[in-house]
Amino acid sequence: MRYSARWFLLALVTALATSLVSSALAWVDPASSTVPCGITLVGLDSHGNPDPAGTFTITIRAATFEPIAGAQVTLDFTACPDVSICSAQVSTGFLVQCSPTSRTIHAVTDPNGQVTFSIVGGGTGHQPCSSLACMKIYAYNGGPMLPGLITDGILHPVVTVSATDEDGAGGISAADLSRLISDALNGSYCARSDFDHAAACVSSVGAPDISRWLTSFFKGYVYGCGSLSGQLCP
Ligand SMILES: [Ca+2]
Repeated sequence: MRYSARWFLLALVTALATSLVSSALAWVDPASSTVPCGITLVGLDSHGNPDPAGTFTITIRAATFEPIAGAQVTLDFTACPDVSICSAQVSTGFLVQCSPTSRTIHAVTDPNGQVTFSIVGGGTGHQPCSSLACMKIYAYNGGPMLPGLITDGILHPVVTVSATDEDGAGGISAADLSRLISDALNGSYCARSDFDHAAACVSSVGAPDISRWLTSFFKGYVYGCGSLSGQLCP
């Protein structure tokens, strides 16, 4: 019995050590991870709750498809000309870097390899609008830093970003709807006004996007970055 107990203990310790080592060595695999092709920066309701229309989840996995807990995830908005993140966010789990040279949000995956974001932000009023995806995603767990992940079998090296507070001022109001309609009537695709992220985020801006914006507006998610005592990152 004594030997059995020793072997059991040895096997347990070995299994634990193997588990810890394999977890530590699990490198992020873009092809096995999941991200949205487009996201929306949102406002808040009168209670300070962010608009659920902007909630999205990123799942980080290893090449074996095992989710990676504790992976470092960075969303980089630095290359976005038309939108920006708020210097203050609702979630205490986000680390926001806000400067002219770095606009990023950093978070860590949970035991399921996931991190869920609802990001408050707004438009910059930049003209003309950009048709390009601009948010880069970096995920890191000890392996190489790889920009870009894959979702739905389609490579999206970067992600399109829209913002319900189109003009980045005064919360979400008729002035923002006016800008959205202007973008919808624009001859070219304006990523900042793409709220339905349809057709792998390379679609047009039109009635479905206006409908989604109106839903957020009439549900009362009309308070912008200023309501968090923050400002849009420069
Ligand atoms: Ca506004």
